Amino acid sequence: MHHSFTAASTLVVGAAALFLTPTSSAQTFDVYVSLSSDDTVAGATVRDEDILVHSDGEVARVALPSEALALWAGNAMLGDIDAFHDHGLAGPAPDSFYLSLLSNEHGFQDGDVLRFENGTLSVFIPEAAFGVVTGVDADLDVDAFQLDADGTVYFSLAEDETSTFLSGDTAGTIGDGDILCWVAGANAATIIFTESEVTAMVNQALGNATASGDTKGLARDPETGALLFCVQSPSSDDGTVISTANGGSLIGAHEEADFGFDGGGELDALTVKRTSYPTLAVEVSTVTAGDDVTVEVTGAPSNSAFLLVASTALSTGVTIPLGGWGGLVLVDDAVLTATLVAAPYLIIVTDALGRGTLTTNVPATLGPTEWVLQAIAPGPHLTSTNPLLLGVEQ
Ligand SMILES: [Ca+2]
Ligand SMILES: [Ca+2]
Ligand SMILES: [Ca+2]
Repeated sequence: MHHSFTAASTLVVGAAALFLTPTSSAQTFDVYVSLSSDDTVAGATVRDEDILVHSDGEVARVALPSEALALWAGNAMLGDIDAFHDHGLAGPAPDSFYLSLLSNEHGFQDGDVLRFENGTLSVFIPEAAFGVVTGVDADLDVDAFQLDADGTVYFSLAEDETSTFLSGDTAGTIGDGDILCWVAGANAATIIFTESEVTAMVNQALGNATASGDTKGLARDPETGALLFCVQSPSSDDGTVISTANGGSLIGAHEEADFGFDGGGELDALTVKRTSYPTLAVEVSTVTAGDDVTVEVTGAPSNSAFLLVASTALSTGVTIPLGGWGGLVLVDDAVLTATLVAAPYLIIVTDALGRGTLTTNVPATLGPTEWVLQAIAPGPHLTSTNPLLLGVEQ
């Protein structure tokens, strides 16, 4: 919305601005996304295996680093995440998260939808089940996933696949840009938008005439109820969140330029953020004993103090209930005791933007081993970050 004022009206602009409603349909919800290639934001690396968060008016930042995801994969770093879903359940944060992988790895298929359950990654919907409801008698890769509260699944495939009973734009073929719907308990999925219909929505939203190609992310707008999606093309907008509302529209937030990616910034996973917690990230996955390591807290209350703690493993449940991630989730062992004793040296203080860092030395006598780190704010904020895995080598 653009307002033009005559010279005579300029004196009242300031007062009028107080009563302006937000422009167009500006949305206030945040999104979690993942990238299809590594990139940087303001010089900071963001990897295609990380989950990022984006808030309107800010640049993207890492929300769930790969070192955290590794904890649920047997202390193994996962590759590229190509679908992510936040189901917004009560309880510890990871219970709400679902994901799919770009490649077959760690015993999982790229067509599986996985979830965090009982301290591990487990298969929520296997690739084979997607094969049954799509009539695809071959490997398939799910690359977009939205789970509604009633159990209905919306999804897209990463490649064009031949189907025995579904047809997108081409008879007998499901296109990688098609959006499918699988009603809970149904024997078959349906194509609700073919790739050409997705292209038409993108063309209307962006005012272009480009074929949108692969549909790479799906989510549900919590305010309008419309499906949200992101697509492969054009490159200038493959980081833009588009709504199916009104035959294809922008939502007034989460457009490619808003994310602040220095490179291409193509999104390959999308969900609306329903679960909030401060993030703990580490500058390197593995540190040499005797060297310094820097950890960073972001998305935290401003001017707050976090205690960095370490242990050798995740606990089976929440040791001390707190907000954010859900509480302290480290095994109570000698390492945890040692870091608690060293507490005066392991404090992370956040700034006005809720960001803080701590550089600390890893004892030369330590390792090789693996630590699980977490930051907790036991003071008035009573919150906790995600845990993460840090390898120590000699
Ligand atoms: Ca990714
Ligand atoms: Ca996948
Ligand atoms: Ca797709």
